[in-house]
Amino acid sequence: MADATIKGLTASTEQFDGSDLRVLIVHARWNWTVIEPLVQGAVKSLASQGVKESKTAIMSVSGSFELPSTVQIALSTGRYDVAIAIGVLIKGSTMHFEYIAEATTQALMRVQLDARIPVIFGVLTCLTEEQAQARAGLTPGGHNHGLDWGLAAVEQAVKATRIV
Ligand code: DLZ
Repeated sequence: MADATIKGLTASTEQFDGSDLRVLIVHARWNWTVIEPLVQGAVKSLASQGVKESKTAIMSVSGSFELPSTVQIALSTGRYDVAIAIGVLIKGSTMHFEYIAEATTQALMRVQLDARIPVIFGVLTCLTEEQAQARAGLTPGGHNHGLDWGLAAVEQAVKATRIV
């Protein structure tokens, strides 16, 4: 069934300057046709806020379950101000979806709290392939959530530098 509306992030009234930020994107390769536009959306959004291509690192992992450990190891190097973890989980006929979604979500939260570095949650947990496509902006009336994740990344990283 088609979604009535796909929500997106309401823009902040404040502009955030990403030109000094070092950004890490870690993405899964499962459901690649949806992952690819989401990563492109995040990169476009970062660039529109001044994040330099030379300061944007992109790493891939096999599936969403691998996102937390890779983000954790990468953040431990001290080379990044913020990370975006991108994955697409689509419900199948077994309990796999529930276990991976729960474990990945909890672990990404723990990684950002332990690292004290923002980790943007770019994991779609969809019941159907069509839901995922709409959230990657691939179908009419859809919206690419990668754009929102790029906005959230710059906002969180800039705010974190103000706090410390
Ligand atoms: C095994 C699996 C399944 C069934 N579905 C997905 C999915 O929809 N999206 C995703 O990102 N990864 C999936 N995986 C792979 C797991 O995330 C993980 O890569 C493997 O279980 C190996 O640890």
